Amino acid sequence: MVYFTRTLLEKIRRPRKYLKDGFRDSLRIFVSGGPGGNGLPKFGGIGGKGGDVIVEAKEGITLEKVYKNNMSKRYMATPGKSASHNFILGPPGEDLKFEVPTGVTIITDLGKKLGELNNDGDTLIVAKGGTGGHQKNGFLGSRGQVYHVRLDLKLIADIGLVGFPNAGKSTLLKAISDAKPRIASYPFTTIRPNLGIVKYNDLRQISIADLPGLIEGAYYNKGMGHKFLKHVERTKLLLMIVDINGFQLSTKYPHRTCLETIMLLNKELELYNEDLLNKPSLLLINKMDTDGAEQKFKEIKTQLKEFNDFISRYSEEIRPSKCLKFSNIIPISAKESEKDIVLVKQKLRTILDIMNDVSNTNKIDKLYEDIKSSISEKGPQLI
Ligand SMILES: Nc1nc2c(ncn2[C@@H]2O[C@H](COP(=O)(O)OP(=O)(O)OP(=O)(O)O)[C@@H](O)[C@H]2O)c(=O)[nH]1
Ligand SMILES: [Mg+2]
Repeated sequence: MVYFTRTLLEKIRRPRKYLKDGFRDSLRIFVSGGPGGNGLPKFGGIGGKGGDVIVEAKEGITLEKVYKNNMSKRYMATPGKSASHNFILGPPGEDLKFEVPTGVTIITDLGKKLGELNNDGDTLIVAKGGTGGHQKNGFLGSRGQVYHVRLDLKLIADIGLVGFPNAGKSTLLKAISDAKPRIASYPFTTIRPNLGIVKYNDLRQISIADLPGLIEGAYYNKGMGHKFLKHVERTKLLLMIVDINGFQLSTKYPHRTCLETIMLLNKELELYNEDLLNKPSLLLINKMDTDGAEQKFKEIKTQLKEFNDFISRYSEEIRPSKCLKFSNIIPISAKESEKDIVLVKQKLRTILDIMNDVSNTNKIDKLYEDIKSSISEKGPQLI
């Protein structure tokens, strides 16, 4: 009876769609180098070395594809052959090579990092084959390395979008790039990262990653955004987006004002990795088309300039020890204003161009100075 109910239920319980064909950013596999072949003591024969398991980074491949190519998730190189009368030197085992996406870090179950593959064509031996048997090891071939490893993928985008749920991250991504993300008026619409390409008239392209919303306490596993923060580690620029009206997850939680959301996002970034706060960043204050938004923005302008004073009023639990240094603060309406989108698009490019031109430190200082002009009465200014 139990068996029948199980089989019946099994059929009904299909994986949720987003899990079925979704985005994978980590995959656990088993790798085993081939064992070495045995030697032949009588003739001093040496066993062949076992094959290695090698990974190669390839642009355009996804972890989903890696999984589909080998659903058993076992990668075992062939053993070295033992020495024999005919083959005094046993032939070596064959290496097993497979492709993984660029941007993958390989970590063993014990947390040891075996390496990172950041460029197309990079290779790494993840499990070495055992040595063949010879005089020094009593003619017995040794075992190959055996690991359970995790392939951990971090997207490599120029820009990473961070914000509370419902702030308008996906709306911005849709307006600015060729991506077609899901947009809805409830939190956690985005459940996996989306990558978009921003195209310019002169064919310049910039990649931008939209991530699931972060909430207060994300570090302690609330919401779903925290584990996706690894994707902003490699982005060159952080694009923070907040709702001018603030955020409230539900009536059970406190309403957080726009300024508080900026502080809390800073805190979450800091808890994840303090170094993120040193990244160049830009702040967009969204939904400026909503009722009373202009008035609210007027009120917070001065506090934005003296943000450290503002956060000093809060307890240490929610206050970051350091804040992002925004190069610009731009009030926008991602949904309603095309003009704002053009401005953001231009600004992003300017910052990335200046960053590429690292020798030009004056320009970077100028960029940081720009924060004051951006929130002047005249509104945002182009560099
Ligand atoms: N009035 C107004 N509404 C906006 C604006 N930008 C986004 N919205 C609305 O805000 C809601 C949330 O937008 P999304 O783009 O899905 O927000 P998100 O930050 O991606 O949210 P999550 O994916 O849940 O983290 C949608 O109903 C949008 O239409 C804006 O500039 N003005
Ligand atoms: Mg979204």
